[in-house]
Amino acid sequence: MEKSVSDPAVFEGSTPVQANGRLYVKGTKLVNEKGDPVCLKGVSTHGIGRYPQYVDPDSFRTLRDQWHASLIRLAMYTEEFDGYCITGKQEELKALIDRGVQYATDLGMYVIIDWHILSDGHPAKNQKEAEAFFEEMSAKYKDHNNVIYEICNEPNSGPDWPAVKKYAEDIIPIIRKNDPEAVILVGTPTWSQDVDIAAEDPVRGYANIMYVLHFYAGTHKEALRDKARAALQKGLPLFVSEFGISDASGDGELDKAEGNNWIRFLKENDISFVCWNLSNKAESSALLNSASTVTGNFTDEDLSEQGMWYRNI
Ligand code: IDC
Repeated sequence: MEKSVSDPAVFEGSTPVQANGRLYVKGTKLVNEKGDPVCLKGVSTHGIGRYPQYVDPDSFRTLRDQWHASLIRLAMYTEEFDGYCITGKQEELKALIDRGVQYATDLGMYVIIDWHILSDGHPAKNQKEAEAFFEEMSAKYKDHNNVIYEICNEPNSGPDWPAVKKYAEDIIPIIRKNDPEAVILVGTPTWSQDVDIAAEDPVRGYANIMYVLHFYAGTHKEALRDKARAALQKGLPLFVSEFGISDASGDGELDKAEGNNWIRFLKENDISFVCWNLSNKAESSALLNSASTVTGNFTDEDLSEQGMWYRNI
C-alpha cells in the first residue's frame, strides 16, 4: 500500500514523538510539526484503577516495538471501576496517570489522558471534579509535546450536543490557560457517535480541537461511517480514541470483516485510532486472553483473538 501519510509506526531509528514532534490540527486532519498528516495507532488501557498492572514500561514498550503503536490511552473511569469521582482514590489514580505519562514520554509515544465518563452519562454531572482535574493535569504537562487531553469519553443517555458543547466550552479554556497548543478531544453525544450533529455547530475560537468518534464493529457499521463522512464533509476533525471489533458491550462475537472495513476507512481519511482494551478481562474486547498473566513482552499465547487481529493491523 502506498504511504500517503507520515506513519509513526515506521521508526527509522526514531520514536514516534521524535519523528513527528508536537501535533496540530489542520482542516480535518491531525498533522505533525512539519504539517504532514499523521495517523496515530494506539491501544487504550481498561480502567487504570482496576487494571493498574498494565501501566507498565514493558507493556508500553512491547506495544511500541512489536505492535508499532505510537499512542497509549490512559482510561480513567470517573464513576465505575473504582472511578475518580466516587472512590476517594484520587491520589492513587493521579499517580497512575503520572506514571503512564512518564513511561510514554520515555518511550517517545503519544499519550491520551482520558476522563472516562460512562455511567455518569452527562459530563456536567462531575464537572467540578473535571475542572480541577484538567487544571492540575494541564499545569503539570504543559511542557510535554506528547500529551493529548480527552475531556469526556462518551456522553450518553441524555445530554444533547449543545449540553456537551457547553461543557467543552467550560473545560477547554482551563486547559488552554496552561497548555496553549495541546490537542484536545471532545466527546460527542450517543456514546461518541453523533459527530455529524457536532459538525453543524462545533466549538469556535480554539485551535487543535478534535471530535471523538467511537465504534464497536460488531454493532456499528456503514450507517455510522456515513455519520463520520457527513462530519468530515462539514470539516469536522475526527479522532477515534476508542474502538473494538466486538459488539458494543465490549464482549460477544468479533466482526473482523467489518473491523477491516473500518480500518480501511480510517486509514483512507488519516483518522487516528485506539483499540479498547489492554487487559486480560474475560471479554472479547480485551487484547489479552484471561489466562495471560504477563504485563509486557506479550507473546502470541498471551493475545486474545482481538489482540491477534489488532497486532496484525
Ligand atoms: C466496557 C468494559 C467492560 C465494562 C463496561 C462497563 O469493556 O469490561 O464492564 O465497560 O464499565 C464503551 C466504553 C467502555 C466500555 C466499552 C465496551 O467507553 O468503557 O468498556 N464501550 O462496552 N463505549 C462503547 C463500548
